[in-house]
Amino acid sequence: MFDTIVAQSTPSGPGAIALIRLSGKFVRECIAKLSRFMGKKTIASIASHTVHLGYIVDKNNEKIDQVLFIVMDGPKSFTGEDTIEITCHNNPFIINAIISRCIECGARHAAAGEFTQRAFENNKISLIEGEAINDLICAQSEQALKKALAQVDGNFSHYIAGLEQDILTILAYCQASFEFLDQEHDFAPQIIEQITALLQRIQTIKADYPMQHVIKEGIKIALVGSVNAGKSSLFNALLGKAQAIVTDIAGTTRDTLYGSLYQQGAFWTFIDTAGIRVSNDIIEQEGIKRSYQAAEQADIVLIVVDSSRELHSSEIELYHDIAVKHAEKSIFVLTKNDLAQKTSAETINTLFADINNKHILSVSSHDAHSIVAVKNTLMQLVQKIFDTMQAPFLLSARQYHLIEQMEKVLQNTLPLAHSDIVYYELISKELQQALEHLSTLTGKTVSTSIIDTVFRTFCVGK
Ligand SMILES: Nc1nc2c(ncn2[C@@H]2O[C@H](COP(=O)(O)OP(=O)(O)OP(=O)(O)O)[C@@H](O)[C@H]2O)c(=O)[nH]1
Ligand SMILES: [Mg+2]
Repeated sequence: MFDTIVAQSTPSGPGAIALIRLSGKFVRECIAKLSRFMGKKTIASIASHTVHLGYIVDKNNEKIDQVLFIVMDGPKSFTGEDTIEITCHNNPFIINAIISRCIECGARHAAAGEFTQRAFENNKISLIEGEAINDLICAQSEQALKKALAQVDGNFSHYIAGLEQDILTILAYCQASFEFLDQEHDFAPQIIEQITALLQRIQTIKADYPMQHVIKEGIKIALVGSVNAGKSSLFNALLGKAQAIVTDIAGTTRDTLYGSLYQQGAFWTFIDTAGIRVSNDIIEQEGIKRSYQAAEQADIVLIVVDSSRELHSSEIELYHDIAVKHAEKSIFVLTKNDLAQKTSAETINTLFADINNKHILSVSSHDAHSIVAVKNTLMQLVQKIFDTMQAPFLLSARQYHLIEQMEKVLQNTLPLAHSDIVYYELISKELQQALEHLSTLTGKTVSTSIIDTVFRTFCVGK
C-alpha cells in the first residue's frame, strides 16, 4: 500500500498555469477535505477520467484558487494508482498554499522521481522506459527527444526482448544436445553461428555509445591555433555577439570561453581557446594546456590559421601535430581573407600533404557570407555524426555496463563451443548468466538500491 504523494509537476517559472499531481490510495479522501464544487457535486461522486472545475479551500472553507481537477483512478493512470491532477494558476504563493493544504489533508511531499518509480513498481513501465522518461525531460536536442521518445515507446525493450529470445533459442540447442547425446548430433555449429550473430548486434549498439553525449549534451566545437590568428573574432562572429575580448595583442585570450547556439535541432557549443605559443608565463601555459584539452574533448576542431602572414617553422610543426591528432574531426579555417594573402589553401595543402581529405575554408570574420559558409560546413559535419549513429535509442551508463557484461559472458561461450568436446553444460550456465544481466537491464530482478539510484536522478514531480 502506497501513501499519497504530492508535488508540482510543471517547472517553476513564468506561465499561465501550473500542474500539481497527487497519487496514492487515499487521493480522493485527501481531495475531499480541500475541494469545493458547484452544486452538490463531491469528489466521491465524480467518475474516473473526467475533468471538473472547482475550488481549493483552506481549513476555514476560504477559497485558495479556482482550479481544474483531473481525476484518474488506478490502474489506468501514469503511476497505476489513483491519481488526481490539479491545474491551478501559476503563482508560487498559490502553488505553495495548495501543496501545504494537501499535506494538511494527509499527503506528503513526493521525493525526486517517485511518481515514475511508482509507475515502475506497479508494472506500468519497465526500468528502461523509466530511464527514458528522465532522458525525455532532460533532452537538450531534437535528436535526444526523438530517441528518448522511441525508448518510451519500447524500442529498446523490444531490442532486449529480441536478445532474450535468441539466448533462449541457444539454450534450447544446448538442452537438445543433452537429449541427443547418444546419436552424436552436433549442435555446436548452430550455437556458434547464433552467438556470433548476437555478439555482432551487441557491438553495433555499443559502437554508438561514445558519441551519445553529442545527442544528449550537444556538439562541442573548439577553435584552436596560434596567438592572434583570429580565433576570438571568429568565435564572436559565429555566435553573433561580442562575447570574447578581441585585440591585436598576442595572447589576449587566456582561458577557455564557451558560447552556445541552437542550430539544426541541436546545441552547438563553441569553445574559444588561448592562442598556442611557447611562453614562460605560467598563467598562459595553463591556458594553452586547456586549449589542447578543449581540442581533445571537442567533436569538431576548427584549426584557425592567420592567412595574412606566413607560418613560422615552429608553428607549422604545432599545427601539424594538432591536425594529425584530430584528423577525423578537423577543419582548417584560414582567417583574415579580406587582407593580402600570404598563406593560402594551396600552402596548407603543400605543408600538410600527408593529411588526407582536409577541409579548408577561407573566411573573414568581418564578412557575414563567409561565416554562413563556415556554419554550412559545420552543419554537414554534424549531420554526418548523427548519420553514423545506428541504434534508435540512448543508453545510460548503467545499461551500457550491463550490456558489456553480457557481451563478456557470451564471448566466454565461444571457446567452449569451439572445443573438441563441446561443454554444453558450461555454455548453458554462461547463457543463464547472460539472461540474468538482461533481467537486471529491464529491471525484472533489479535491486532496490539500483532502482533508487535510477529514480533519484529525476526531478521532483515526475
Ligand atoms: N582584417 C581582419 N582582421 C581580423 C580578422 N579576424 C581577426 N582580426 C584581427 O586580428 C587580431 C587578433 O584577433 P583575435 O580574434 O583576438 O585573435 P585570437 O586568435 O583570439 O588571439 P589570442 O586570443 O591572442 O590568441 C585583432 O586585431 C582582430 O581585429 C579578420 O577576419 N579580418
Ligand atoms: Mg582570443
